[in-house]
Order: sequence, then C-alpha cells, then structure tokens
Amino acid sequence: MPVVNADIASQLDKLADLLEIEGANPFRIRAYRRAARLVGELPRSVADMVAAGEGLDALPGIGEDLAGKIATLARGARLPLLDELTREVPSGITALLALPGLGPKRVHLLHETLGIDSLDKLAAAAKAGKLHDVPGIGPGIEAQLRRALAQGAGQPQRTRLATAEQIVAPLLRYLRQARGLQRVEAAGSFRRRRETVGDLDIVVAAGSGQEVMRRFTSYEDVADILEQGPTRATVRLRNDLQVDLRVVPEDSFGAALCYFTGSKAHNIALRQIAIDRGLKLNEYGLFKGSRRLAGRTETELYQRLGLNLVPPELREDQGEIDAARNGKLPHLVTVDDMRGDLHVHTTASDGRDSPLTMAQRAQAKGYGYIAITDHSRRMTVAHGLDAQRLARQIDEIDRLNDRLSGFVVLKATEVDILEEGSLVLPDQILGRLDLVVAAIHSHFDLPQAVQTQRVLRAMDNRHVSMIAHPTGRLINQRPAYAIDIAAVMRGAVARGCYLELNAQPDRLDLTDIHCRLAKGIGLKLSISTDAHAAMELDLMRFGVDQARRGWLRAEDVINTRPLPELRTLLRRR
Ligand code: DGT
Ligand code: CA
Ligand code: CA
Repeated sequence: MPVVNADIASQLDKLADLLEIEGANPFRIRAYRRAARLVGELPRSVADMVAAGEGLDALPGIGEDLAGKIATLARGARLPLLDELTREVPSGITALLALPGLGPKRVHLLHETLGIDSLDKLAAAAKAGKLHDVPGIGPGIEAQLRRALAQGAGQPQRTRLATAEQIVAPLLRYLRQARGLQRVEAAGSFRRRRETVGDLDIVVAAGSGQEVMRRFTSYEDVADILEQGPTRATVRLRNDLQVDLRVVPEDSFGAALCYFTGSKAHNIALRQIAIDRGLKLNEYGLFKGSRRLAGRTETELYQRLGLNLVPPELREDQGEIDAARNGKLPHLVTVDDMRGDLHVHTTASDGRDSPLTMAQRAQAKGYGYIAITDHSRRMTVAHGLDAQRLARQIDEIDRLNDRLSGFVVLKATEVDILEEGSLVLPDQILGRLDLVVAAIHSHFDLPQAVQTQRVLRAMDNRHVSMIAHPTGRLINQRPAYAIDIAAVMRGAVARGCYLELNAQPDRLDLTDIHCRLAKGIGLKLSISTDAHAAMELDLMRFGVDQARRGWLRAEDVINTRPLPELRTLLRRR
C-alpha cells in the first residue's frame, strides 16, 4: 500500500522538530518545514509520483537532496537522518512538544537553560517557579504550561480530520477490492466531520466477514492487530491511529452505519424513541419482536422512528432529534453554495502563488470573487506589506481585473491588530480597499477582558469588516487566547462587522459551538481558507464541514452571496 502524503509530511515535520531541538541551522529547518507543508497539501499522492518515476525536484522549492529524502519516505523506507536524530534526542524531550506553547525552539531553550528533558522535570521546574528564567517563556506561557500539566498534558492526541481523511481514502480503496464486499463506509466522528478524530470506525456490508477481515488485517499500513474476531477487528496503523472495523449483512448496513456514526448521545436518544414505540434498535436494525422493520438504509430507519434523516454533522443530541421530528432540520450550507474566498495570500507576503494564479484557480472552482488579503507590515512571521507596497498591489489588482472576465479580485488586507487595538496600516490606505480583515498575531497572553476590548477597538475602525481566525487556536499546538467570543460577536453585529470561520484544518476557529452561538446572536460569518497557495483554496470544505456542524445555512454565510450582495453586506453601518 502506498504511503500517504500526510505520513511523509509528518516525518518531515518530525525531522524539522528534532533539528530545531538540537539547535540546527534555521535555513535547513525551514526547508524541511516548507517541504512538509508542500507534501501535506499536494492534491496528488507523492508515492504515486515516485512510482511513476516523476522527478520530485520539479516541486516548488524542493532541491535534489530533499527530493531524495521525500522519495525514500514515499517508498515506505526509513530515513537514516531521522533514525539518527531520534536516537540522539531523548524521547522525554520530544514528548514536551505536545504541550501548548512549546515548540521545538522553546524545548531547545528549556533543555539548554534548565536541563529539562522530561515532563516530570518540566512539572518540577514549573512548581519551583523556575520557568521564567528561560528566555522566551513569559508569564503567559508559564501559566498556560501549568494549566496544561494540571490537566494531564502529554496524553495521546486526537488526529486532525484532514489527516484522517488522507488515511481513510486509500484504506477504503483497498478494502473495496475484498471479495464479497458489498458496501463500505467510514463512520464515527470522521463521518460526523468533527475537527479531530479519536479513532476511525469502518462499517462494511458483506456476505461473509472472513475475506474482508483477512484483507483488513493484512493492510500494509497496519502496525499491530489489537483485536480480531469473525465480524470485528481493531488495528493500530503505523502512524498510531486505531481503526475499528465491523462487518454486517447488507440488510443491516444502514443500521450499523447509523450506530457506528453515533454520536453515542444521539444513539441513546434514538434508542429511547424506539423503546417508546415498543421497538428495539441496535446495529442490526429496528425490530418489533424478531421482525425487522428497517435496517438496510439510514433513511428508512429514521423514517420508521418518525424522523427526517439527520445529516451526520448534526448527530450530537443537541436538538437535532426534535428538529427532525418537526420537519425543522436546517438546510445546511454546502461547498457548492460558496461563491468566493475572502482570505487568501500571495507571493506579496507569505503565499506561494501570484494573484493571477490564485484568481484563475478560484474561477476554475466556480467562484465569482476572491479577496487578496496579504499580511500588513508589522506581522512578526511574514514579509508584510507597508502602505506603499499595498498601494502598488491595489494598482496591480486593478490591471488584473481588466484582464479577467466574470471574476473579480477584491482589494484587501489582513491587517495586524496592535496590542492596544489599533491597526498597523493608516486609515488612508485602508479606505481604498474593498475589504479590511483584521487579525491578532501577537500578544496572545493578555487577560480576557483586555483581549476582548482589543478586538472590539479594532472593529471600531470603520474600515474593518472582518476579524480573521477570531480565537487564534491551533489544534494540538496552541489553545485559543482568552477572549469573550460572545461579546466580540455582539460587538461585530452592532458595528456591521463579521467574523471568519478559518478553514485551515489546524485552525477551524470558529468552532461548531461558536457557529451556533453566532447564529443565535444573529451574526453572519465568512468561511475562508487563508490559502497560502492556490491548491489550498480546496481547504474550503473543511470550513464548510465545521459550519454544518454549527447548523449554519447558506444564508448565514456571507461569501455564499453573489458579489453585488456581498458588497452591500460589507458596507459598514
Ligand atoms: P472519537 O473516535 O473519539 O473521535 O469519537 P466517535 O464518536 O467516533 O466514538 P467511538 O469511536 O468510540 O465510537 C464510534 C461510534 O460507536 C460512536 O459515535 C457511537 C457508537 N458507540 C460506541 N460506544 C457506544 C455505546 O456505548 N453506546 C452507544 N449507544 N453507542 C456507542
Ligand atoms: Ca471513532
Ligand atoms: Ca471506535
């Protein structure tokens, strides 16, 4: 079985982490990071490319040496450099990376300054109040670490949905070739499109389970078989993700799919409805005595329970059962509803593609517009634009729009919000833009009330229409900053502003709960990709998944609107 891109990317990231912990040359580290990101996002399988004899050094920014390493990983072979580094760096040190606020650079400093090489030593140093002796560890991070350690940090992490998807797709393709297999589907939190999954749950319909089981447990990516019976098995894959597989007869496939899709709370509510009607519901079907009333499809199962079919994203026992009973399920937003993307970067700041390439790709997706939102100058990590360069970009976009037909590039910026809530760029240039997206990229540690005021102040600027990634969390890396998101939402409505649901698979802020909160407050959102390359425009679907989990309809999302309507919405009160 081919190695999936996500595996290669995570190995390259691991390599970069280990090099950074060792204090290696920053350029070298950055090259691996860039390669990891590129491979992770590539829509094609690198393993397939290698198998087809295609040269990887044709990929942007990948030289001969890196191409060789990627090819090695793509063939499923071990990387000697990685093995060597793994031996050199104590495992206690790498475990520290799992803590919020601790990247490889800080881990390196903790080790160098205080000799910390394990979670225990870190906990001891935190207790003794020694952490602020370490450069780069401020009181905010120290508090965050204490909190994390108290909450039992260092536990195994959940896998991001986008990564899980890269693992599921080839596994399902492989299983489909099993003799006697009639249907196969990934269920569980994966099908509910949760932002992360604990494990994968696969449901199969087959005449007999034997052949499917044999094929499943001999999948090349399986590291360990944890459990195996005639109709069920659990394995651990090489990347540590566990997979449960269940085989049922075809007549039960809908019932099994429903049961293993969950959530558990939703299942319990369904079963109660069955009980109230004198029926029995389990993974084989809906029964009256021993007579099966439904089970082949989910639709007939829900119907027999007096419910409309509930989209998997809503199955959390959060009101969807009543809505399904009363014909009140929302018509959820879909990827096809999206008409544009309001947050994308280009080579002018830290993106990889030109405005033209971004526009062409967006138009090919069927969009009518994109907003180019390169970073403003003061941004700490990217080469941001100052007012002068932004003015030149405005002219460039005017010329670009003359060349395009049926598509409009909006002039925009992702402007930094400074500590006290003012913006990095002057009003005069902001006034020339179609859209000003403001964002926090620094001072994550402010107290909640101060952080909330900071964002409200940014929206006081009448040019601002949108706050990007409003909580700043990075899944598995960095918690949200302390902010009263409901207050920000109410403040946005009062000012005629909007918040962004950022579709990057490691951001996805706002969360599903935030989306529902916004809907309750009457705030519309944008769903935007924050694309740093044209291919990242395809990340939109992860944002849409999250929005669906938050009960949002197309009308709740501003970039489902054609451009003239969007322009009206963006006009500040
Ligand atoms: P995860 O894996 O933590 O991301 O979340 P899920 O929802 O995929 O949970 P998982 O893998 O433990 O179980 C898959 C589904 O199986 C779950 O969503 C509902 C069903 N299920 C599991 N255990 C129970 C149970 O004790 N009672 C009921 N009614 N359903 C269960
Ligand atoms: Ca699961
Ligand atoms: Ca499971």
